[in-house]
Amino acid sequence: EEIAPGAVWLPGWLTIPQQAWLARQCAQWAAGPVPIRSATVRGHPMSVKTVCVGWHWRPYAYSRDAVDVNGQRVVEFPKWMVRLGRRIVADATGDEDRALAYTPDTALINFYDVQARMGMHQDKDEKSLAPVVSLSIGDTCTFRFGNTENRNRPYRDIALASGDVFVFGGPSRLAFHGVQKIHAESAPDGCGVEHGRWNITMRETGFAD
Ligand code: MD3
Ligand code: FE
Repeated sequence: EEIAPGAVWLPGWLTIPQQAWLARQCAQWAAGPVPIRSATVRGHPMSVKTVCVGWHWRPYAYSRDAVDVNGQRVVEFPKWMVRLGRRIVADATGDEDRALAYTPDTALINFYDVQARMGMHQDKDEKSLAPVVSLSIGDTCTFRFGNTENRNRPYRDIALASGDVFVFGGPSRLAFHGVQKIHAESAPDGCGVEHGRWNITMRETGFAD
């Protein structure tokens, strides 16, 4: 379903075994070489914890080394994730050429415990305006998808469940968005997450080493 120009929601795109496999990957990345951590924004730790692959994100900047964590280099962006991103863009847009041109080089992997939130923001740290592909695993969240002007109305609240995939491209790429709430105990059996929610967002940074 296209909920706004360039914003395509693919509910239940991931099977339960795929979700469980991805949840294990997330747990592995969280363990290191750069451990998952709450990034600090204007002196305050975020309630969400983040670990990255490909490029390391810290508020307002990308680098290869996690200079704000332990200085280690982040793991290489997996080739399977490039293929997965392309398959999702192809399904969302029906445009094979656009899918082949999509080469994500970073993923931010966010973990939400039941109390975590993410305030309304735009993703503007990337130089490329290629689509962001989002994968949700675990508890359902209330995701707020807004407008490109400000963090206020109009916005739409959407329940994103385990296995849901979203593509944010075109005019939606710079829309404000956030996570209002995590629904406790809502993860489906077998998804690989008991409590909380993983979200993987693939992106093209537009940076060259
Ligand atoms: C719309 N993550 O990592 S995913 C983020 O659930 C982020 O962890 C949220 O916002 C999460 O920056 C939301 C959905 C999402 C991700 C990126 C977007 C929506 C987006 C970029 C542009 C527009
Ligand atoms: Fe975001």
